[in-house]
Amino acid sequence: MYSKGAPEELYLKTLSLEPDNQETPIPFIGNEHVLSSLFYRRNHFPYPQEPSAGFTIDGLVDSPGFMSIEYIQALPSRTVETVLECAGNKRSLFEPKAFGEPWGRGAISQGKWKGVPLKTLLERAGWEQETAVEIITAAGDEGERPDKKDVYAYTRSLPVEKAMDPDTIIAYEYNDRPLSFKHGAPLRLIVPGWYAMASMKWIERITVSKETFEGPFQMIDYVYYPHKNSRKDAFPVTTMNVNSIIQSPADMEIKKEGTQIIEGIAWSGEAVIEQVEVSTDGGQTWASTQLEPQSDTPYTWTKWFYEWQEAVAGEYTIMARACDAKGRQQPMQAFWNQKGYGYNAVEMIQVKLK
Ligand SMILES: Nc1nc2c(c(=O)[nH]1)N[C@H]1C(S)=C(S)[C@@H](COP(=O)(O)O)O[C@H]1N2
Ligand SMILES: [Mo]
Repeated sequence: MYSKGAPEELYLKTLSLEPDNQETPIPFIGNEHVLSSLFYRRNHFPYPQEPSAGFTIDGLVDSPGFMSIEYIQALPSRTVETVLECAGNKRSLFEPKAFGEPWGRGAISQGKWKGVPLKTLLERAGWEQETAVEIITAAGDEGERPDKKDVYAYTRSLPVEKAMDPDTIIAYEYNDRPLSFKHGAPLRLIVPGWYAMASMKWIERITVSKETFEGPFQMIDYVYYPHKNSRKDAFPVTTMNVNSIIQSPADMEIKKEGTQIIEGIAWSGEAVIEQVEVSTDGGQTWASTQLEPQSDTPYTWTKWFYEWQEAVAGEYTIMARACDAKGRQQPMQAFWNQKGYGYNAVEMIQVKLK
C-alpha cells in the first residue's frame, strides 16, 4: 500500500532548523519505502562542512588506515529494509512531560539501505576479534552540548555482538539511489532493531576497542533514567519497543456516523508483529485487525486495518495495541523516564461521530 498523497503534496513537519529536526508526515504514508525527501531528520548539530570520502579504521586492527568509498563499494554488498525510529519519537505524549525535542508521532521512517556489513570491514582490517569489546564510530558533525563546555563530535559505540550482526551495515545507497547528504552520505551506519541514535551518519572513524566507550551520547543521553531527580536504576537505550500508530482517523477528528476504517502501522525492534488489536470503547473490549505485512523481515512496519461497523453518533476513545512474536505488548502506561525515550503506551485517540 502506497502513501495517500502525491509525493509532491507531502511535506516534512518542521520542529527546528539549526539543527535540522523534522518529522515524516506519517498519517499519509503507507507500506512503501519512504521517499528520501519525506524521511524524518534528526540532528544534534549543524550539518558537517565537508563529509570525508571514506573513514579511518584503527584501534585493535592489523592494518589501520583509510577505507575509501570506492573501496567499500567494490566489496560484496548487503541490502536491508528497515525502520529507523528516533528514541524520542512520541516524546510529547509523556505525562508528566519530558524535556527534549517535542516529537509527535513522525520521528520514524522506513526504507531500503544498501551497503557492506560492518563485520566484513572489520575482517578486511584484520581486527582482533578475541580482545575487542566495542566498535566506536565517530562522525563529522560536532558542536557544543548544553551541559558541557567542550566541543563534541557525534560519537558512539556498539557492542561487538551487535557490530557482528550481518544486518548491521555501512550504507551508501537508499532506495536504489545514492544516499543523500542530509541522511548521512557518503557513508552511514544502519543498525536495524535499535533506536536510530545508533545509526551514525557521516562516518569518519571506526575504532576497534577493548574498553567500553564513555562519551556523552551514551553516558548522559540515550540512557533511561526512571526517576525524576536521580540517576538511580539507569540503563542504556538500545532496541526499539513494540509500538503502533493510528494513522486515521486523526486525534479529535469530527466525522459522520456509519462504518469507519481505522488504520495504522505497527513495528518492533525484536520480532515480527503478530497481532494488532483495536478498542473503540476505551479499552473495555478489543478486536483483531487485519495485517498487511510489507515482507517477512522483522525490521519493517506492518500496516493494519479495522472496519468499525455502523458506528453511531457519539464521542469515542479509540485505542490500538500491538504484540510481537516474542510476546512483547504495548503497555497501558508508558514507562516514564527523565529524557522521554521509548514511549510505547497503547495508542489512544478520540473521535466525535455526528
Ligand atoms: N553523525 C550523526 N549521526 C546521527 C545523528 C547525529 O546527530 N549526527 N543523529 C542520530 C539520531 S538521534 C537519529 S534518530 C538518526 C536520524 O537519522 P535521519 O536524520 O537520517 O532520519 O540519526 C542518528 N545518527
Ligand atoms: Mo534519535
